[in-house]
Amino acid sequence: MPTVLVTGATSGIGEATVREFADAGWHVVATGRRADRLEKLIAELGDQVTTSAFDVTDAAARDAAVAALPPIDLLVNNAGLARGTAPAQEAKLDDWMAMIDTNVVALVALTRALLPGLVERKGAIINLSSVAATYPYVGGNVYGGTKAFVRQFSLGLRSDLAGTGVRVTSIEPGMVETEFTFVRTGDRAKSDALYKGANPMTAEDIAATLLWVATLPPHLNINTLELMPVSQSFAGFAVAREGVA
Ligand code: NDP
Ligand code: 8X3
Repeated sequence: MPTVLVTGATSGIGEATVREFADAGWHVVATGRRADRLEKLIAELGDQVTTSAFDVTDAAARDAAVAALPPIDLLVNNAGLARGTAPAQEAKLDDWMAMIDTNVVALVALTRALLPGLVERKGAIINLSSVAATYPYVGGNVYGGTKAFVRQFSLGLRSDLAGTGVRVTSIEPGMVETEFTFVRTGDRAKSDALYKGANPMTAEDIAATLLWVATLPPHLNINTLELMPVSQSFAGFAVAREGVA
């Protein structure tokens, strides 16, 4: 039975990924800060799931958690967040640092720690990037920057890992209804309003995609995969004109 480590398994895409892989017979190591939610996964899925509650931005806690891991065949770097929707000139620096620490620094550190084992086992890495990596939007500033890093880091890993048999994929979803927008805005009504009537993708849609990527024949690598709900598309270029705010 292969083992997958899923970060950010207490909610949204990560939580759905735990169920999807457990249903498919994998052993799942589920992580996140909210231990009560991880306990619920164990209650639901039994001994196919083990859990490790830690903050990915806490280097000591992260190192201790990594040291206690079983051998990992697939690392799903999913833990991540956006904080704020303000334009750069009004954004809070603390919000920016939280996104960089979580989406970039922690992801890089976990990946580096697990790479030797993944090489040994000819394993795989799936990183959660975003359409925000490719398409800028107002207020996306550092969030988009972190996700562009995740995409390019994934491609760089592919270069370095050529010949090892390790597969690396950057998954780049658009709108998925999860706790993402509530975390970003702190406002449940704003989050509900964003998704209302939009028929967004579900966490289960993305989890099924991750399982598909992970179970392709071992000679196939999906480098990058961009997904959107049919209802979502692209905005045009913005033009600022004199005298118009
Ligand atoms: P959720 O907010 O529902 O889930 C985020 C998960 O990340 C939670 O389990 C949370 O766990 C975990 N997490 C956040 N910060 C930390 C931390 N410091 N330490 C440990 N775990 C942490 O959002 P999604 O499921 O939507 O997001 C999952 C990933 O998908 C993110 O990387 C996001 O950027 C990406 N994504 C989301 C899209 C969307 O539209 N929803 C679209 C494109 C990409 P806990 O709080 O318990 O620690
Ligand atoms: C989340 C998608 O469009 O809110 O990564 O940035 S978006």
